[in-house]
Amino acid sequence: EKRNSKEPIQKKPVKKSRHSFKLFQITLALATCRSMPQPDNSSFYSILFTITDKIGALDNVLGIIKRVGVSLSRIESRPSKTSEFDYDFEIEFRLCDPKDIDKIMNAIKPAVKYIKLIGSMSEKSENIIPWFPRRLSDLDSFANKTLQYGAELSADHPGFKDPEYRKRRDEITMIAKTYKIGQPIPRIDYTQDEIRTWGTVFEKLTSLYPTHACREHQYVFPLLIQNCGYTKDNIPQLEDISKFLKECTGFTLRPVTGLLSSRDFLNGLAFRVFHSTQYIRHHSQPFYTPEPDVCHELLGHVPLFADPNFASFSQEIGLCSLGASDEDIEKLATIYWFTVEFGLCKEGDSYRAYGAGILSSFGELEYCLTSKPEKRIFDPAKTCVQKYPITEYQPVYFVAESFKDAQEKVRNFSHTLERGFTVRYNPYTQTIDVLDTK
Ligand code: HBI
Ligand code: NLE
Ligand code: FE
Repeated sequence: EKRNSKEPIQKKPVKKSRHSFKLFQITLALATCRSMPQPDNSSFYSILFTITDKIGALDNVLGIIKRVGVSLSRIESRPSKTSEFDYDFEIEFRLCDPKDIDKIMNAIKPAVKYIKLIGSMSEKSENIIPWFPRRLSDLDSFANKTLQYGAELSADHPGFKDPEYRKRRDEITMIAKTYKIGQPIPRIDYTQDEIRTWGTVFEKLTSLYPTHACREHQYVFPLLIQNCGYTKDNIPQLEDISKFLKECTGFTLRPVTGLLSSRDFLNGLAFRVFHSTQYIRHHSQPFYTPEPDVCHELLGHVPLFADPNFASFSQEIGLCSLGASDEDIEKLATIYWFTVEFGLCKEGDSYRAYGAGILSSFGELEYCLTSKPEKRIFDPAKTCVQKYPITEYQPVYFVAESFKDAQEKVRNFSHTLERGFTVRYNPYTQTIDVLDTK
């Protein structure tokens, strides 16, 4: 939450313990808001530093920051993981010249035990960890940054030449544009045409699930019929589904205007937030579309996010993506593609589909289990460099042993990625703790 600038300091006294004589947490947020468009070309930086608890230790560091003329926009503290009485502080501020960051780091260094640059919003400066969301409300800055097939449909899209369809999509995506995390997701009064498209997709797919969908998908589906209004004649509402998922695995839905960048999309998963579109595909091509739409989100993704092992696997990919380099994001997005979107899994002697992109496409669901496409064992190191088409059936699928096994493999793989810190999701505060490598 954005804190009121009139009450900048929150001191929270904590019970005295062996480790803390004067332990308190400060969270200070000035009027500057990261997600606001900046008039100049300045960028945000975050620095983590550790000081040993003694009178004036923090004041000393803040004095240095004051002398270099930097205005902080955020400061947070927490007891350090070290065995001494140390505290970790994270500060955030804006700079116009990326070169100044070294100057500031060097000025602070002598006064602290440990210092690390952990994030930057700047796209231009190199060798800096990209900014990433730390709290749930940070995700509100993503929803409008859609790509390719985003708010504007591209020319070969079946709905492109249909002005009525385009107008309707604009209407629906208005919700995602103004939505803020924590609000109930506004309901949509779907038209008869839209419901008919849904009905066609729903009927065809549900006839295939018993023989083609994985066990977990089949287990959850009846619960969605009972609790969330999944029927042939009704397009379920995101709000009802989000509540249902929250009770199953803590996942929630957040409306989005269209396709997000891989980084933003994966970052959301770290918070167990799934960005979901609310519009439906064009009625002329119900059985396959390259973009996400409600059929894809609700029939493909939602049932699996209700499965604890799958939810945990998805979040793990999300956590790996926080502050990752562009190169590593590409690898993680590819892993995501071949698992969450187009994964197959073993069930006894046969294969079943668990990827949402297959479970929402009648055409591809039938095709994927035939002998036409190639099937390989899921191995993150190999899978992450596999090329794939995004507008036609997949020529190659990867087969996972189980969600637990896939998670284990992704976790081991993530240790090979370069990142100078680890992250941990704190479910109580719904924030990301950055743990340095000390
Ligand atoms: N954006 N809205 C949305 N929905 C997705 O399923 C999605 C996305 N962006 C990227 C993406 N999926 C993946 O294919 C990977 O790039 C992460
Ligand atoms: N091809 C899928 C479908 O038609 O439902 C959508 C895939 C979205 C990545
Ligand atoms: Fe998807």
